[in-house]
Amino acid sequence: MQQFLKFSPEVAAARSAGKPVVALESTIISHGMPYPQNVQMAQEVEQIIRDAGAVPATIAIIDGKICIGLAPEQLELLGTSPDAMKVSRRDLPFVLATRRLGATTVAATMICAQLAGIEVFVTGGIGGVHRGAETSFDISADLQELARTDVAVVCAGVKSILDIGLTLEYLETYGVPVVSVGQQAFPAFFTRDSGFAADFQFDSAIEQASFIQTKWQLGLHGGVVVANPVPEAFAMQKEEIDRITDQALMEADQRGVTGKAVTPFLLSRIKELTQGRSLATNIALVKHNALVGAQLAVAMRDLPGLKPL
Ligand code: PSU
Ligand code: MN
Repeated sequence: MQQFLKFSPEVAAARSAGKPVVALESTIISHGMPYPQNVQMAQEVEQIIRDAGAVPATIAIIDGKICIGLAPEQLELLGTSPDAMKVSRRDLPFVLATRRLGATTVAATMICAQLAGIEVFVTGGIGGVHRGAETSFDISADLQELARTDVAVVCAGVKSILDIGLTLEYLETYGVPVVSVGQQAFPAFFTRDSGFAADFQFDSAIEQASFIQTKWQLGLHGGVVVANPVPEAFAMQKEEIDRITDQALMEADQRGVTGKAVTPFLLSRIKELTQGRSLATNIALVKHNALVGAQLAVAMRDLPGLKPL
C-alpha cells in the first residue's frame, strides 16, 4: 500500500523529525467552497497549524499517487478544477488506477491518513445520515470509516442538512465516541448547539489526547469525533439557517439530486441563499478547528505510552 503514498518535502521532514502532523481533506476545497476563497482558506488553515507547532498535510490524489502534503500549486489546481473527482472509500482504487485528479472526502482522507501514520485530521463538517434516509438509504461513507479507521476527526459537528439525531445514533451503534470541546452540546456546524448532547466533554488537548490514546491502547479500532463549536462571533442564526436548509433540501428533492452530488449541491445552495454569509461562517469554523487539531496533535505526540499500530 505504501507504494501509493507520496509525501511532500515538508511532511517528509516532519516525519523524520518526529513532529506532529495534521491531515486535511481536499473535497472541502474542490466541492465545498467556491474559488478563490477555497484556496485561500486552505492556505490559511495550513499556516494556523504551522503556527501552533504542527505540520499540515493536505491530502489529494494526483497522478496515480496519494499525495500527503500539497505544494501551493497543487492547492490551486484542486481549487480551480471543477472536474476533480470527489473521492470516498469506494472511489479510491478508481482514481488511483486511472490517474485522475481526486479530492478526498472525510472517509478517504481518514484512510490515507492512517496509511501515512497520521492520527489527527481537521475538517469542517463530517457527512452523516441524511434526512429521509429511511427511504433514500443515503448515509455517508464517512460514518463507516469512523467506525473502522484509527484517526481522530476534528470538526464543527454535522450540518442540519443531515438528520443529526440519527447520525449520533449511528455513531453510537458503531462505537464511535463523540467528544465535544468547551461545552456538552453537540454543535450543528453553522450553530453551536444542535439540541443533542455529545457523549463526553473534554476541553483541553491533553484530556482529548489521553482519551483517544486510551481507546486505541484498548485495541478499540475506529475514529473519534472531536466536535468543536463555531466561535460565537461567527455563528449563524438558527432560524435563518433552518429556513434556508429546508429550502435547499426541497430543491434537491425537486431536481432529483442523488448520490454523491447531494452534499455538494446543498452546500452550494446554502451559500447562495445566504448571500455568501454561510461561507464566512464555514471558513471561520475550519480555522478554529485547525487550531484545536494542531494542539491535539502536539498533545498526542507528547503523551507517554503506546502509539496505535
Ligand atoms: N460537510 C460539510 N462540508 C463538506 C463536506 C461535508 O459541511 O465539504 C464534504 C466532506 O468531504 C465530507 C463529504 O466527507 O462532503 C461527505 O459527502 P457525502 O455526504 O456524499 O458522503
Ligand atoms: Mn450520500
